Amino acid sequence: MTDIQTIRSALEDVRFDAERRLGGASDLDALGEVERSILGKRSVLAGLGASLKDLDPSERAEAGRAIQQARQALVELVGELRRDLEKRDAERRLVEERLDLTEISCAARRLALHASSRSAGHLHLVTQTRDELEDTFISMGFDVVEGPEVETDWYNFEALNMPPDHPARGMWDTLYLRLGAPETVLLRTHTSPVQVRLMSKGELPIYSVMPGRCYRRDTPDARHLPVFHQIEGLVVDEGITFGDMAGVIEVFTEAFFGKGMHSRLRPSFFPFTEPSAEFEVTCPICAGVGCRTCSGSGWIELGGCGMVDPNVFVATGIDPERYSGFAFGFGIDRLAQVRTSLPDMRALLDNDVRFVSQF
Ligand code: FA5
Repeated sequence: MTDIQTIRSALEDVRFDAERRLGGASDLDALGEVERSILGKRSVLAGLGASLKDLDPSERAEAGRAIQQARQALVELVGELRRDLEKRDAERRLVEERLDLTEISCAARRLALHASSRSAGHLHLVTQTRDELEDTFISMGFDVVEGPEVETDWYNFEALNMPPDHPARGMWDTLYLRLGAPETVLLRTHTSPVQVRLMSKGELPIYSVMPGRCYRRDTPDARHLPVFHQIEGLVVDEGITFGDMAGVIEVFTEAFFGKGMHSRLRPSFFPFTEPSAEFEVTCPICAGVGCRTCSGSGWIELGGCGMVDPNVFVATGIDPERYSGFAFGFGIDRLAQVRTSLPDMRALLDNDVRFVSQF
């Protein structure tokens, strides 16, 4: 049987030890390692949490609060140190990469230009992420299909169970083109119209992923771009269940993010899937421990999914009595943002070579 005094004194030791070790972390990798050992599942702090059950019930709430406060203080301290290290890193890079062309002679400038023209470029972070996603899904037996970015209302909305004036259309702020009758031709707001095109071909079964660019009338901010990328997945076959969907998402999560990373589903709504869910994956930054990126929850929301609504099968000429299927979709830019702890998504479009060459 332990008591609150023992817990308080253990917390004091934890704080002392953590501050000492955090103070010695000279780069972001070292900081991440110390963070895992002081806040992770096998940390002394986690052990103290587990020992609450041995406490006299009258002391449990107070001890629980003390542990929570100690954890919160450490999370904040780690966040502060991470911000400092990131700032120092950025400042160092700025100095190292500064090239003052006004101070070098023409010949030297020609040489510098020549040298830089020979240095090989590389794919943008978003393209790299898309390629990696495609490779992962191909290794799971999916094929890759693409569709047009300019779509008709029917593919983007109507066939997806959203008739004209359906309120669910409000979920996607749409950019229309001045082609044909008003509001009939648009820039696709998601990759889901490619599902419709694929299903309409009638070549079953389907095990495909559909990556591509999407457009929304969203004001650019730290987590939104008006032009961004999604990847859609679609499976249609006989006897496909919700369990198959959860299994595929789990296998993908481990294959893409690495061993020990998991997925979970939460109920949600999309007009073209029933039932629908949001899927979350273990936060790739803290491996589920809880950090600033995942607001301490250990989980990151990746996208939407669900069983294909029978109305979508009917619209695309597939017999819903014989076939069932699931679909999922998520943002590639958002995924790249989370994986690289990028505070502001707009950096992906800035074309600042100091930023893009980091990846
Ligand atoms: C959809 O677009 C659904 N089509 C996804 C889906 C497919 C659900 C199949 C069910 C079955 P949503 O609007 O939530 O859902 O967008 C999915 C993801 O796209 C978001 O989680 C986010 O990662 C990304 N996204 C959406 N809007 C933007 C934006 N303006 N900038 C960057 N990423 C965005």
